[in-house]
Amino acid sequence: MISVRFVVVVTLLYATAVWLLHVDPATSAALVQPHGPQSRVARVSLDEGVELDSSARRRRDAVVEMALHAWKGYVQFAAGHDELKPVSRRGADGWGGTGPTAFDALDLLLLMGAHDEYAQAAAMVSRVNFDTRFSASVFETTIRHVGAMISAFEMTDDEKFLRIARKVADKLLPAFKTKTGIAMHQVGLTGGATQNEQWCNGKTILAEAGSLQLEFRKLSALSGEAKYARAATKFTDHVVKTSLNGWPTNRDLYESDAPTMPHRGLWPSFVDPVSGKWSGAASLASLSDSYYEYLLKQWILFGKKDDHLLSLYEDTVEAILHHLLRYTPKTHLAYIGHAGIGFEPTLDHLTCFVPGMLILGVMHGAHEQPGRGRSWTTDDVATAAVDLASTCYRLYLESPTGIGPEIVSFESDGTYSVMNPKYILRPELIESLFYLHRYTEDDKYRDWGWSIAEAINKHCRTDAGFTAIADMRKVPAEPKDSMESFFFAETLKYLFLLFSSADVLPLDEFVFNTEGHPFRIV
Ligand code: DMJ
Repeated sequence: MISVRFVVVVTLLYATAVWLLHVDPATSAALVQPHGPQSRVARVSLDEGVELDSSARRRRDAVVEMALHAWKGYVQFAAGHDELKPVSRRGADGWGGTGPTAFDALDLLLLMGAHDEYAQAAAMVSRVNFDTRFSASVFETTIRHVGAMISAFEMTDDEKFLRIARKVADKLLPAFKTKTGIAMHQVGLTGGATQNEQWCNGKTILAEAGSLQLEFRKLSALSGEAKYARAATKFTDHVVKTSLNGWPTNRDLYESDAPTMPHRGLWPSFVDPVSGKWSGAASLASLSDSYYEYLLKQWILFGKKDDHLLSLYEDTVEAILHHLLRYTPKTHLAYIGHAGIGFEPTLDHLTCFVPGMLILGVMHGAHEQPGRGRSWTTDDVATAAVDLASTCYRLYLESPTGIGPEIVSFESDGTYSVMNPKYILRPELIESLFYLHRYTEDDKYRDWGWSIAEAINKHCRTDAGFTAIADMRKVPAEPKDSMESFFFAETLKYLFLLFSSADVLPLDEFVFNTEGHPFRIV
């Protein structure tokens, strides 16, 4: 059942959209009536009791305008295609026609109360044909498509979304048929043939195998079918077994040429789906990032009962605080590097999700469990989060476009150099600002988020939508003609939430999957 709180929230959001879209409330109200016994969109009415100051409201309205601009461009030039090319104004179909843009935009449009646009997206996701000869990424399809459908189902009670989630997850299940049960990277949507990437040497990527559990476990809880949870938790079982088996010093657990992990709590980026052995360096960037996030989020989503998950997460926090978090000399910039044979002083944009993860742990008392014997306090964790977010923001602030780079490297004199200057409309810093604002209620984080929204509007906006740019140091920015679906699911959603009241998707009731789709805590 949709809670009263959720209905109030949608109510408030809807009012904004009615105003923005100049939709007649009477007409719109008719559009949100139940349209079938099993199928209903949350009922909405006009603004009541919102505690939102006028500047937050103005900024939130501006984010709604950005989202509607992007959606309109997608519908006009790329409807039904996987993504919009916002400069050449056409569709791109690199996802085999599985339509991630409509999936990823759906819950944002619903949250914003943009009912017509939501109905367009809902119709599009219903039309996608998954019986197609395409080899899909198990991870991406899980976090985008399955995640979006779970979220849409929980927000609307519309059974068709649950049916789609199950259909897609069923297509992905053959990926788990390995000796260890650890999922392969890709699976054929017809035929179920699986493969791992050549550049990974046949190994499975940690972030991929380790970021399916929120979706598959939730799907089991919603459908009553144990097969989804059973498949995805094989990987967690493997991690737990490894950690109880002398990790990280037991060499039998590694590929023969792999470096031993420098610290407990860090995990190599690759695991062999046949032998279960580990290899590669550790980081909180690509290849690894959301694995760590899912340790904490699974613990929260499923009732804070699984002590193994909490313990694994705490080990990681320990490793971050004592070994990976460094401060530059003189400039005192906090960052998290990579660890393999040695320490690499680079910070990836992707790693800017870590402040948000740490704060979520703090908010849920992950560091206050009795008798854990940890050497740090909740305050240490919160301070690390604040410092790291400040560095991530500084990378935005000090750039000519006001947008941060993909990767920087820190030097021994306290300066940094940009190693990869692209910006592909990524959300991680905004996501962290959202958590920090919810926790501290410090409006500084809203100001930071707003300056990023303004920079995106100024340098990434096109007539048809928003584009990735090649170099955030260059004005005018050179567009890359691509708008990833996570721009809707995360970048715009976290901006929208940053400027909304804390009653919108409250963090004691919802957990966001790594693609920004909210799941109700079980
Ligand atoms: C998103 O698809 C997800 O957040 C994923 O976990 C990693 N990166 C992208 C956005 O940058």
